[in-house]
Amino acid sequence: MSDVGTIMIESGIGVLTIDNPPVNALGFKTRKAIFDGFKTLEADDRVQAIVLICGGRTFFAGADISEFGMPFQQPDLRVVLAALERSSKPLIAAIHGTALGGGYETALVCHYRIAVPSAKVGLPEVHLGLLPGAGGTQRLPRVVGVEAALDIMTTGRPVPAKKAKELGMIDALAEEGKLREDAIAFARQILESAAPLVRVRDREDKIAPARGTPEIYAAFLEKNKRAFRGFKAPANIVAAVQAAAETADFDAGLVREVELFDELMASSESAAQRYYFFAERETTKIPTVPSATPKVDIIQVGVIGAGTMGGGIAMNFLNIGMPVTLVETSQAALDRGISVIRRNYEITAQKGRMTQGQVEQRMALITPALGLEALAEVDLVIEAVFEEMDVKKDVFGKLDKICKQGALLASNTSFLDVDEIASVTSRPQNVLGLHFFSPANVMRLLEVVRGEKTSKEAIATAMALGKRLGKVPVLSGVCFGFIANRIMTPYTAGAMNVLLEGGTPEDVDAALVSYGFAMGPLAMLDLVGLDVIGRESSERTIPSELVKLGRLGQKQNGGFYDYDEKRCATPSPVAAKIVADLSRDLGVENKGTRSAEQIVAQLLYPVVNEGAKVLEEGIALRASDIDVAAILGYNWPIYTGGPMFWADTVGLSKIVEGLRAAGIEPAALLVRKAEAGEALAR
Ligand code: T1G
Repeated sequence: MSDVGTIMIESGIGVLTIDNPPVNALGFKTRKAIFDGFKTLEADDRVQAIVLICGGRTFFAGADISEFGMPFQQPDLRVVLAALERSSKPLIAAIHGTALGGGYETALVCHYRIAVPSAKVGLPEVHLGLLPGAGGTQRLPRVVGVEAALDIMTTGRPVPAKKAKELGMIDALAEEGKLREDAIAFARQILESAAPLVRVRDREDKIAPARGTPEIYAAFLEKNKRAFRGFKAPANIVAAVQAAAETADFDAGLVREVELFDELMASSESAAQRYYFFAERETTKIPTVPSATPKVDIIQVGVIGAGTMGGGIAMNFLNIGMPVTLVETSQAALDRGISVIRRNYEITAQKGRMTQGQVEQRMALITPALGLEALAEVDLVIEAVFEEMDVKKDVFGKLDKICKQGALLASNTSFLDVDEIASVTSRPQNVLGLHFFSPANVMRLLEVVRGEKTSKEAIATAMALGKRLGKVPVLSGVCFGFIANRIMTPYTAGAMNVLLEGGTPEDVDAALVSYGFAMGPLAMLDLVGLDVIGRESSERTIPSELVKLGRLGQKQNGGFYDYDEKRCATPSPVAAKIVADLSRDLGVENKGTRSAEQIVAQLLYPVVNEGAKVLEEGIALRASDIDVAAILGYNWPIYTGGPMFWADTVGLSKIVEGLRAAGIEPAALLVRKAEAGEALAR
């Protein structure tokens, strides 16, 4: 056998074990080991039934995504699965960990599936802009029915084993930690029952009810059109399932699946989403901070400030069972903050996503305190006080005297200079930024801001902690706005320029929504509140002019738009006049209305340019980190890959020309890459 596959025969039960870390991805070596091992056991007369099981952390976690885009070495997955499905002996998939994508499709060609309770199964290809291309769209409806199959494949969410058994995705549950022996015992039961072998492809019971009901597919797409907007894969998944239900010939259904899969594989959306899959996993790989770097043991955390940010930050730690000392300046503020945390958990409990007991467990982890002295023994402090440098420096100066040696001191500042904050302490090596995005207990982006003197240990600790919190930590250097906020500053500025040059809020927002944002920049500003940005600017800007009139957005008197009592937006003559007057006073040339494409270029090319500067200044380690920050921090449409990947799709030369035409100096890195014909992010 190969170095990733071993076979054993135990009283007539052949056991094929595959062990190819880290996740038994179905790359060539794994496929070959399955194919060869199965052929050997099938040909051995001593073997009456076969168990397919994996070593390591999980059953096959899917096709090897790193192989995509290149010709598959034979045997490709479809060849392997066809061989397994022709098995003349009972074939049992023994599942632990996460049997996903091609992994679960492998389980579906087996006659039976047994899993431990902690296992999950699913077909998440939609997250890669793909569909299950090894028979999943044809077999899953035959085990769970069409409706459930559509939901499972278009959401891509993993199904826990217990629920999977209820749905029919697996046939039996093994005892935790006894998968191998229980799978062998299950195989024996199958033999003793002498039950006829039924392949999933031949089962009709679950799919028959959907035959001849073509209307369900259009209805499903209509019901989900907001969620699916801009994505290609969901519609192809639906078409493949429809083929399964309406094409009695299973093999014809497989042919249709391949057609629909190949369409997606060739799409820019899938290329972007496959790129993003690895981009998200790349962020914690820091060349100067190897993963073996010693880390501070974070057992207790202190959070200063129980407001929106502080409360949300605290919840991240409570969610992983870590005690939090929550510090405020007054009992009223403390009580308010704690009650908000409790309310957030109660709402989650009302939705059935946690029990009341869990609510109480988490609340019990909070130690309220009114003075910084309570933080003397914590391992990490995160400060979320007012965004004023003097306030921050005062706090850090005190923390430096109070906190134990070795404790990390982090600021949640969203743009202030972390080096200046560190300068008031005797431990700059232990000072860093931990920039959470609001709502801090929901948003997955965490910018880890590395000060000039921040130690490797502190960085390694922060990156590992970010992952423990379920965040995607992205390392940033010190600059105004770090990565996400900095690169998106020109986005908002561009929107204002389009208005001053004669565009309308509706044009701007419609253009960016058609690009893929869930909401246009101006509607977003009305939602967030214009006083948030209008207050900061001393010069006359559209937001400051609107704020002067008491127009704060949705929450007060409207903003760029007027709103009715249901908060439905309509064009605002008042806002239009404010813009026209300001434009006149500033002497801005009216350029009239522009196409959606022109508006997108005017807003997004400068974002790409800022990203290139962030890269050449060494603020971000790599272009894909910038894409992760934009996608997770600003909901940049994932099927574009993010600003840097998208720039490669558009063509860097076109972007450089567009910037120059707009009177914007392109970053040197952008010009260099464009001239060399090199990519920014690929
Ligand atoms: N291919 C290649 N590498 C993979 C991989 C995969 N499918 N899954 C994980 N890795 C790498 C990952 O890059 C990382 O590498 C390491 O494994 C640990 O991953 C034909 C076409 C399984 C739930 O979409 O969801 O099958 O950074 O950090 O948090 O129809 O990985 O250590 O070098 O994520 O414990 C469908 C994708 C593929 C599953 C584990 N399958 N993987 O999560 O670890 S398409 C998927 C995951 C397909 C068929 C279609 C998660 C995980 P490194 P990790 P984790």
